[in-house]
Amino acid sequence: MVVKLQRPILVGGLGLSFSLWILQSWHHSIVQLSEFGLLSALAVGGGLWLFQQNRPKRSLDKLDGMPTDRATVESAIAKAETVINQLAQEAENHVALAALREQVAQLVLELDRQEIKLAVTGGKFVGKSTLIKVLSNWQQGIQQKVSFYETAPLFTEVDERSHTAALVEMNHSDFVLFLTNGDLTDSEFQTLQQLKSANQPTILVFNKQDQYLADERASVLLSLKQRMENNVVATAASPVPIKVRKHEADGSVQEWMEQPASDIQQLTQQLSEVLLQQGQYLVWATTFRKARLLKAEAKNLLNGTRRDRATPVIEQYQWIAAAAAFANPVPALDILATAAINAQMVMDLGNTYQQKFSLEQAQTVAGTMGSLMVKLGLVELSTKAVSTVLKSNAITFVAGGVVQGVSAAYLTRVAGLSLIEYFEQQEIAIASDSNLNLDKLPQTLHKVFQQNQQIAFLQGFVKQGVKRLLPEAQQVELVGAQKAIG
Ligand SMILES: Nc1nc2c(ncn2[C@@H]2O[C@H](COP(=O)(O)OP(=O)(O)OP(=O)(O)O)[C@@H](O)[C@H]2O)c(=O)[nH]1
Ligand SMILES: [Mg+2]
Repeated sequence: MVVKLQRPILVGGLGLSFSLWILQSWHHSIVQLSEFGLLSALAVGGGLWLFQQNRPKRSLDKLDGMPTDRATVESAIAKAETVINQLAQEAENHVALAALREQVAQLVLELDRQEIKLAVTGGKFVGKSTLIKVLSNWQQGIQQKVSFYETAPLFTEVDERSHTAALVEMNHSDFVLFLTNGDLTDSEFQTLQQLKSANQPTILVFNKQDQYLADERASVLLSLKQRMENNVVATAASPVPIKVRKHEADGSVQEWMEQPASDIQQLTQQLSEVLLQQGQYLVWATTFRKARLLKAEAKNLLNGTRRDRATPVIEQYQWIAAAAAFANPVPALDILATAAINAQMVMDLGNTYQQKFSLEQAQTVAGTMGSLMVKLGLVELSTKAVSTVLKSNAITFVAGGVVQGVSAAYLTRVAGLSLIEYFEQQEIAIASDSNLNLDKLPQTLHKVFQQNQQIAFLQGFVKQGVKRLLPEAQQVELVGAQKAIG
């Protein structure tokens, strides 16, 4: 949208160098909240953070916060499907649709999976492969079908990606055996915490216990139990051979090396109990986790397409607000009342996010946002920032209209982006009701404001705003005039 305005204002060249002052006084309040989409969050830890609530006290207890019946899992799958259908409706040719639908079909099949998937993980050389070999023998003697999966060794290098991949593998398994060879390192402890907050059933396995003397072994085990709420077993998957010495009756001594049998009895006993009592729940829980991840992935894609549609809408209203405030400058605090938050924008954005509400409701939202922005001091801050950007250039005076215009545009933008963020948090329901719960709005506003406060962004924004408000030719003329005077 091009705003045609007929107000000649003397504005000098606008080289947008920022003064030290603004750097110093703003620096502390600039929170670099890097925007991370859900997808990247999914990558970081397989969406582990999604399941922060209701951690189980012990992984072997009933899985708190996890489904205890099939219907709950089915409904989680249905919810993921609802979001996918919504995506199909709003972006019928979306490239991800086929893959998403395929995943739904997979999840339905997973519900009846008979085989329990066990992930064996831990640092390098802790005995993962050896343990799997020994457990495979044990597994032949039990009824439950079990498959073992060895993750890449953790904590080997600073390679975030392989660590993340390992976490995703664990998240897709029903149960995790986490191996350590002694007291926990910090990184081991952190990974265990991550698994715990992902509601991932885990046993900590203290392997190679044969390397310790009896009393040391006991104290390591005790310390592990204290940190892991008792959910620890000690094993020796492949103890080192020991020297056996035999004194014969005739006084001669015979010596030979003997390979002690592997000692995994504590572990197999725990595992048997888990498989027997929880086998079915474990499969449901895994399917449930996957369904929630799938839903999050679909929602992220849906929000992406909606954001693409919403951004130009915000921009349009942003420049409308700028033009209005520029043409009719009012005291800073009135900017909002007159121009910045347009109820029509609230409605348009709501439409994009399938949140339909009446004009009255939209007006309420606009009004609420306006007074919040005043209360949070955002109006003052942005007016100050905008005029500082303008003043910090060769300009000795700035016509009020420009400051007002650019500020109004800026506030409109913050309001629009906050609304988007707010709408994105809403549950995708089949029939979305228009229940407006604006409790979270102040936080969202504040966050979005801070995100858009970065100096580089502000400089660019002011520059763009001035360009919009003052026709090109006029600016050139003014620069020329100023040069002539100076
Ligand atoms: N003393 C002792 N050694 C063990 C035990 N379990 C495994 N080992 C030895 O530890 C070494 C590493 O075992 P692996 O099973 O290959 O360990 P891993 O964790 O699979 O190693 P990576 O896959 O390379 O990370 C081997 O030499 C094993 O024989 C144990 O209980 N006691
Ligand atoms: Mg191995």
